[in-house]
Amino acid sequence: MNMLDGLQAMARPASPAALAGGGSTAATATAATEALARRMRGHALRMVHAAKASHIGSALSIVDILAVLYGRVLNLRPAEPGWPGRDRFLLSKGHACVAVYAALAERGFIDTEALASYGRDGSALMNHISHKVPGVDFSTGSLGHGLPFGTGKALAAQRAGAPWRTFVLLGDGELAEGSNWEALMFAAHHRLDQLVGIVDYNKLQSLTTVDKTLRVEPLADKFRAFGWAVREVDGHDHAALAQALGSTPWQPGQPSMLVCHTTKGRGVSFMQDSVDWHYRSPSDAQLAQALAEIDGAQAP
Ligand SMILES: Cc1ncc(C[n+]2csc(CCOP(=O)(O)OP(=O)(O)O)c2C)c(N)n1
Ligand SMILES: [Mg+2]
Repeated sequence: MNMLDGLQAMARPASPAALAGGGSTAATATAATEALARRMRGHALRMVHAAKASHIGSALSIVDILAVLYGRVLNLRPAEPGWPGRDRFLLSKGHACVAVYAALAERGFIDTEALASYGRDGSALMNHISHKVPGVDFSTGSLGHGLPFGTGKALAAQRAGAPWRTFVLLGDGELAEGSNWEALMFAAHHRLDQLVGIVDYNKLQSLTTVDKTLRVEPLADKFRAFGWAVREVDGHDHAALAQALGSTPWQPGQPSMLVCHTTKGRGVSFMQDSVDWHYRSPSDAQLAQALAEIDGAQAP
């Protein structure tokens, strides 16, 4: 079976306004993206469990950022994934792809049932993010490529006089890749203010802390010194994320960098802030407990 055909054929459109509960009030919109994030956490856990795959901690770290982006911020047409006017979203830490696949299913780019094919032979839903999936612009997995590619996209938009924005989500450990720092210089030099970088600053990488591996602090100051406008938020605070991501550029003529303080494994007590869940896959019992914790969070 051609899994890509299956994904596209069953796509169901959903608008950001619908996902944000009509956007009648800021509180309603925040509650809607928080509910979206809970559904995405459930999808991500089930995908990783079924595929016996890694990186659930990395995915749970970015779910809230993605829920706000896909639920409220990105200008997209799910029924027309290649629409030229779309905002571009690039997941540079491609190992966390289940979180994006979950967002794409919730937005109607792919069918929710297709998520069960994640990681299987022949599936477009590969273990690192793949542009064969409708709604994905760039395949990554080898760290350090998203920001250079996104910088080129933003330059293309600027030269075309087009309004679409490019958002690139980076890992903090990923910042050890020198290609990022070349791209940071290039973007500031060319005044690419339609480019938005987002750092998933969970302080952990595969096997230990970022601090012990290659220190990035003082991170915000580094980005400022490279010519970017910089803000810092709690990367699990939907209202703060929506305010920051929905108001770029913060400084005309400067690219924007949002440093999101996050917790790897966020939402599941025994996965939070632990390197164990970079590579481990949950057992049946662990999946059940994780899903119960997420469902429990839905109670008022
Ligand atoms: C160029 C490159 N080197 C090494 C790896 C192996 N690798 C995969 S995930 C990861 C950790 C990345 O850390 P971070 O960016 O903080 O992501 P997080 O673990 O927090 O999701 C590493 C080193 C890779 N994918 N690409
Ligand atoms: Mg990290």
